[in-house]
Amino acid sequence: MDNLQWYPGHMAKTRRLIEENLKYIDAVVEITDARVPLSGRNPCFDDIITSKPRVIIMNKTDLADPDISKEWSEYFKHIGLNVIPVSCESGLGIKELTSQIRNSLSERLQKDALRGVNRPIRIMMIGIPNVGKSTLINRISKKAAAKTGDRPGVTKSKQWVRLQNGLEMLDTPGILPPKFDNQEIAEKLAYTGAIRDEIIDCELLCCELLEFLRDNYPQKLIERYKIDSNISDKQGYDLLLLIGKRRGCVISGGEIDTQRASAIILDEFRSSKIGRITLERPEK
Ligand SMILES: Nc1nc2c(ncn2[C@@H]2O[C@H](COP(=O)(O)OP(=O)(O)O)[C@@H](O)[C@H]2O)c(=O)[nH]1
Ligand SMILES: [Mg+2]
Repeated sequence: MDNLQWYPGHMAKTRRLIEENLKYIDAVVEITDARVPLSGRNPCFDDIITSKPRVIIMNKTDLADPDISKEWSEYFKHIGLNVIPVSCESGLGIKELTSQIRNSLSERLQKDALRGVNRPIRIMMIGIPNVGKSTLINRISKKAAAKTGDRPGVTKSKQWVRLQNGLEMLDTPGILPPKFDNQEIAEKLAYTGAIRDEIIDCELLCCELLEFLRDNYPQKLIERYKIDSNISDKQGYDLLLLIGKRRGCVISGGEIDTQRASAIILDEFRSSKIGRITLERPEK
């Protein structure tokens, strides 16, 4: 992918929204995608969030390679970051998240209790697009609703969601970095769906993905598409043609419809039909 560099105006606006709302909140939950734990983090968050407790969520672990997720958990712990593996799909890690938020605010909660004050805990959700910010809020809210039931008279502005267990969450739109340190990061994010498909060349992207799978998860690729096991010397485009043929993506004259084949493969990667795959490993 060439020069995928841009910074849409709405992302600059979101950055301002985050900065302006920091003063109203008690803690930040930053979400990243377990398939791209590092590339899925926007470096600007480290500059903006300096004064508030922050919990980092590695979401979508159900889609990621479990062995590599363990490596990432250890890596983050090693560099002193508090990261919780989560799956909004299965519910993994959701309880731990709410208890960690409370822990990180225990001093304030104790003071409040002594004074008889009952203030909500205000959390801001941040992350790049499509990592599951809104889904996570819904997940937490459902759990909480099941426990304590509804309360009337809840003030709601556009993005604030008041939950029933004393938590209030501010959902924010996703925000990508203004530019990427390298094209590899942009590609990985595009595989996971963090970048709108309209602005990328899906066919080219798919060829890159197929080469990554060929080198890192050959067995999964072979099994999913029932292709000959001799793929180590095949280029991405050859693999695309092979899979297109297997899947009957053929236009009149017998030519392979590579556009359609690419869309299928990207879709099957994103929904983990090819298997649980992680796109990057931590440095040793
Ligand atoms: N498999 C899986 N899908 C998830 C998970 N969390 C969110 N999603 C899906 O990811 C997509 C983006 O979620 P959304 O909450 O809209 O992301 P946002 O842009 O960060 O708010 C949706 O299709 C969700 O269903 C998860 O833990 N596992
Ligand atoms: Mg959202």
